[in-house]
Amino acid sequence: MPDIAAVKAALADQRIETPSWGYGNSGTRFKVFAQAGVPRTPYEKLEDAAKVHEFTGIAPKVSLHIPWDRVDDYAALAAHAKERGLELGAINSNTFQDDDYKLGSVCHPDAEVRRKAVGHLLECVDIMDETGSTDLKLWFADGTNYPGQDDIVARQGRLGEALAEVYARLGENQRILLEYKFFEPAFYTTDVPDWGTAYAHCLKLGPKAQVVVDTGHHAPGTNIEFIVALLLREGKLGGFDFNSRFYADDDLMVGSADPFQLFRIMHEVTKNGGLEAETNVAFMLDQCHNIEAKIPAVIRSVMNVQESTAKALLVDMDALAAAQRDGDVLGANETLMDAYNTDVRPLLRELREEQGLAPDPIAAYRASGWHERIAADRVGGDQAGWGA
Ligand code: PSV
Ligand code: MN
Repeated sequence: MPDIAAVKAALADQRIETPSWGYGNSGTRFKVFAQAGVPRTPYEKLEDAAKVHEFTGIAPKVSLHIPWDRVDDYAALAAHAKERGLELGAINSNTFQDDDYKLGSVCHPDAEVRRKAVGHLLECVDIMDETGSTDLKLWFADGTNYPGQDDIVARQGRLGEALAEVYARLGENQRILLEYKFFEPAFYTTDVPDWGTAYAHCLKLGPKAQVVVDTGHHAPGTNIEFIVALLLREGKLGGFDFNSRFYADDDLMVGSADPFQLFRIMHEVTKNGGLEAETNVAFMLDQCHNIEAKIPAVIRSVMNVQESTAKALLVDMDALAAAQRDGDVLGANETLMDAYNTDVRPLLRELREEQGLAPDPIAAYRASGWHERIAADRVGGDQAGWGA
């Protein structure tokens, strides 16, 4: 049986990075519903993120998105984070919201547009130098809508060239996290549609390039935990963008649509060394809270990852290995399901109390009065939102 003290120690060491854009307004292409108290600046986003960390104790890092989080002084933003017990995490590039990128960014047929896109990626590395961020997360909206629109292989060549230029600019402790997504906004081909394409590019680039698995970026039915296991085995799993989906890239709270899938993913992570510091897997959220209150939704998401991790750590690995060795199909499955079906909430409440935290982070947040305060104070100005 797993040693409970070791399980608690692993849970206490876990770190989950929250996304700056999760605190801003968001919606669908039909409507963005504004909420009271939403941050107006990246500084205010960090204040909200600090609340998530205060009540969970495991969310000290915040991913930024450029240009949505552009500021005049990144060192000042990093200092603002530090004063609140936070660190700035991954820098997310954006080569998808400019008119020039209609036919793509780094894969665009026109060299001038490609240069502009690479310029933005290099600017993101400059920002990392100032914020102390180590991860450059690249997601490209590049692709085509119609057969014959562009040359698939030529586009791969352009992508490879751009990535190589950015890779050469990375500092010693910096890395590229290359994200894939099977469709959207392109509907026919996407230039980085799957883990295999991302892996092939990362392999060519070298050790400072790894793949990021956004859980919403797969076709329905894809076995995501297999991808996770394989990338870990190859030393190429750089991190996760966690979220949930029912249909496409829904960006719902992680663990809400399919908690069993999240458990299966975390089982592969814990089993294959993914929680160990030297493996350096970034556990990031990439979510939008369109209709639910944002800060408690981020807290809920952090707790969902934590609960899945706890269940994964509770798998009796000796019993599992024995059942697998003996070809005991039902026994092996039962061992896994026993862990999944364990109610880990009492264990986590106990752990939080041992750490001097409130046992129920959401109740503690609600009782803190933070929501009422920001709703009253953050009046006027432009609320942050997707694209701002
Ligand atoms: C793209 O859908 C994506 O998952 C990338 O991570 C972007 O940076 C993020 O969403 C922005 O919303
Ligand atoms: Mn993502």
